[in-house]
Amino acid sequence: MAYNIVQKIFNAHLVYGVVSRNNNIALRIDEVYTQDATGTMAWLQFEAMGVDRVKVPVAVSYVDHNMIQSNYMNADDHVFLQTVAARYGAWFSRPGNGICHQVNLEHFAIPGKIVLGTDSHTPTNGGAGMIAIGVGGLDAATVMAGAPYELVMPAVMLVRLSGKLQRPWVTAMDVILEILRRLSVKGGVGRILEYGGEGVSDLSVMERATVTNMGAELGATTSVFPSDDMTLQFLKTQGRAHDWSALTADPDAVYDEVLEINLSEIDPLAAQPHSPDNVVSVRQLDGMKVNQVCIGSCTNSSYQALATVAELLRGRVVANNVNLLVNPGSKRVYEMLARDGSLAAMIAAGARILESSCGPCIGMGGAPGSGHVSVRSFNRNFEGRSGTKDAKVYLTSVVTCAVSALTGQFKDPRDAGLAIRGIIEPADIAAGESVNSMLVPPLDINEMAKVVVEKGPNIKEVPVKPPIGDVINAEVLIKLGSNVTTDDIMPAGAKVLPFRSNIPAISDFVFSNVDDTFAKRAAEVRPKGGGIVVGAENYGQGSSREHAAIAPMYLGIQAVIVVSFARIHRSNLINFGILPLVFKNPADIGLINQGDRLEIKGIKDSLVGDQTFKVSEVSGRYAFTCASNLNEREAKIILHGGLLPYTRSLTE
Ligand code: MIC
Ligand code: SF4
Repeated sequence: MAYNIVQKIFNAHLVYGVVSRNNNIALRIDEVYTQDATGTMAWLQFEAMGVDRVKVPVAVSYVDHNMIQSNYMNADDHVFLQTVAARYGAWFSRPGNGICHQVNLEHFAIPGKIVLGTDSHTPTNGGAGMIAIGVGGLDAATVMAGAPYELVMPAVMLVRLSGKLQRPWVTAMDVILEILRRLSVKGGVGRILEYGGEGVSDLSVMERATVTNMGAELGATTSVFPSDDMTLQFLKTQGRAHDWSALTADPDAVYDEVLEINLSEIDPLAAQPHSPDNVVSVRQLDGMKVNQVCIGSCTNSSYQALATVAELLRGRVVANNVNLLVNPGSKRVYEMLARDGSLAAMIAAGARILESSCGPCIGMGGAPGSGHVSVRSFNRNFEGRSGTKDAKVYLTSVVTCAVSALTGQFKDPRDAGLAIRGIIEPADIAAGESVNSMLVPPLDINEMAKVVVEKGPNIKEVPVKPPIGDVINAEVLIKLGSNVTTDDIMPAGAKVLPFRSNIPAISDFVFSNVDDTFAKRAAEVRPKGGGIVVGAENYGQGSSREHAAIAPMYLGIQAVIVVSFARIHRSNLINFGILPLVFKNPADIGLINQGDRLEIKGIKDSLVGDQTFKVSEVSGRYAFTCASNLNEREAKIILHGGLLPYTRSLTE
């Protein structure tokens, strides 16, 4: 038999099932990591499972999102995450060490292994030949407690790369923007993208990681590159050559679909507001005034990327009308830039250097001015995500960002008349470099037991839903269109993120950027049967934040009825006991208005039966049919009111 890379890794990790499209499979997981904004819930849930230590070979707790510390809340969360990691045998990445995906790639990515992370951009690790999947906190906690990870086998799409990039002006960011242009933000749903072809060897691991990082924006389950000489070279730079093994698809491997990309034909591209797939060439935007430029994030933070920016800025000054912010993705890259003078060149040019954290990408500072144009080397430009509702955020490569910062306007970097030398990653660790100093290793088993987990006053227990009733009779609280993001459902940013460990408090912000009366209306209808949310295609795209399910559950949302769901959000809804329904006939969405009262009867029988549900408007004006499409385990989870009560029922 000939196998592709995905089949090889899945077969080597298979606990049960058959690795064939649409089958339920379960995989043994090698690594799990959490970040702080999703991690506090994940670890609280892990604690509630009552196991004595993490049961996966490597678990890492990162701190990277909630870093502003405008009061005690963030700092308390950091202490909780550090003590809980120490108590249960996980690594702890201290605040300042960097963004989880970049740091994990540097320190823990191993070709052929499988990692889960409580963040949608976990596939960044796929750049090093790993299967890396973003999941909700409760799924991560369940795996850390010893369960395999269950999923429906996605289709595998071969993305065949040929040609070579027009370096240094065209970059890996332009490659993934081109794929987004072609496939759209729904194009990866139900798919894994496996990269192959002779063009693969043109890309370094960090460049591959940019491509796999933004596979999340396609809605893909994950994206993976082969492990080759480039991968070995990368692992050498991390002092981890021993972790390398070759991994390529067999010559006759079969794929469900194929996409051809010629790297030589790619131009500098930009995703326009407010969606990562709204892509045009930078030349089409030529001359548009730019107010802010942000460089870094988990998408484009390699030494190579940021040193290239420094080369462009060296000896020049950022245009008067531009604010330039740089957030290096890891302390290691930051340190390398400081050691070789790149940082000095950026500072001299007028860059505002931020710490190694998510920062402006998730609206934690660095919000643009009213109506301002912000050009970012980041991965998401959803409306309002920057912290400024009417800001216009464009996503481009670091090179286009740097040229825009210098010229104060959009300019195709090939037309800017700038010459730079090519930058390559240093061949090995620099003498004296402190590679692991901010990673606290797990304790010895005897020491672990002595650790007291510290919880500040903002850390509240995770609420649990009662088992589902047989009838839902609830009001349609909101009706939305396609591509609703988790940022729409549960906004992030400096005001809201500090409440990530406090569901009662964060629930006030559900849908607040879309309709600020939502939480109040939900509270009113809660005693009268609760609420229903209606949406169209790709509902819940974007982040892995389970708060977009827990908080609506806390507000009494019983069901979400849509045309289609994004993968992680659907799992999160199930994990918190909210019934996820899809229209049998998508046109039926036209029947529904906000404020209608809908009734669904015989829920329990349907869940264990054909999973078809008749939904009727209570005064008899209309009725339509929906399906829940749950597998056996998911149906049981919904019947019990969520994954936590279901897991408890198994041990009772
Ligand atoms: C994001 O980029 O939206 C986040 C913030 O990293 C989220 C996680 C979160 O909401 O905490 C993600 O991508 O999963
Ligand atoms: Fe952080 Fe932005 Fe990356 Fe999310 S996408 S992990 S907020 S840098």
